[in-house]
Amino acid sequence: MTYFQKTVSNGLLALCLVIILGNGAFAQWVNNPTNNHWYRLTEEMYFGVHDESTNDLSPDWFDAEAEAQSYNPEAHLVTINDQAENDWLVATFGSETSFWIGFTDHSAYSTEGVWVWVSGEPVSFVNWDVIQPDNYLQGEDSAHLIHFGSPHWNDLGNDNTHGAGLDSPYYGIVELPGQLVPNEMISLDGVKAVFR
Ligand SMILES: [Ca+2]
Ligand SMILES: [Ca+2]
Ligand SMILES: [Ca+2]
Repeated sequence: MTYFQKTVSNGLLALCLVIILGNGAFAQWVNNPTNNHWYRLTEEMYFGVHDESTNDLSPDWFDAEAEAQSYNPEAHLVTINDQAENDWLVATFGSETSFWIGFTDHSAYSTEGVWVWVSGEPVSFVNWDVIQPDNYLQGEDSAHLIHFGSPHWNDLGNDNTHGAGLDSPYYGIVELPGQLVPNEMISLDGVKAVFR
């Protein structure tokens, strides 16, 4: 094999690994040793939500929460309780893109401007980016972690009248309280043994 062929071959192998791994690196549960809770990214990407939209994109933040609940009744989009949890999430999932969190002021859960956690936990900590939340334009009722690379939160909505460039779909971060073994691990004795 010539040097050129070998280089191309190695390049294709690396490309295949990237495609195979993709987001899959986080489509498995990761334990946070500080609180013994489990976390993973959603399988799908989702758009934000707001009350005023007449042109909603889907699937949206509600579907992200539904995916979280599908793993376990105790699982929700992440509740970020303190700076340490925020730091751990950024260290674990990175700051290259944004991630939905379980914080909302949508009328289904609360009222405009009053942000609550979908898990029902009290709001003990907020980490908004500067001038956020701003409920921009048609309204923004779902929050995400990582705002233009900053490890802070921003509120974001969902309205395709502004074109696909305004709002983007993101993965959500799912949190499962400690002492519970994620459903999908129960059948994987090997994996369960590793994390027991
Ligand atoms: Ca939490
Ligand atoms: Ca709002
Ligand atoms: Ca905003």
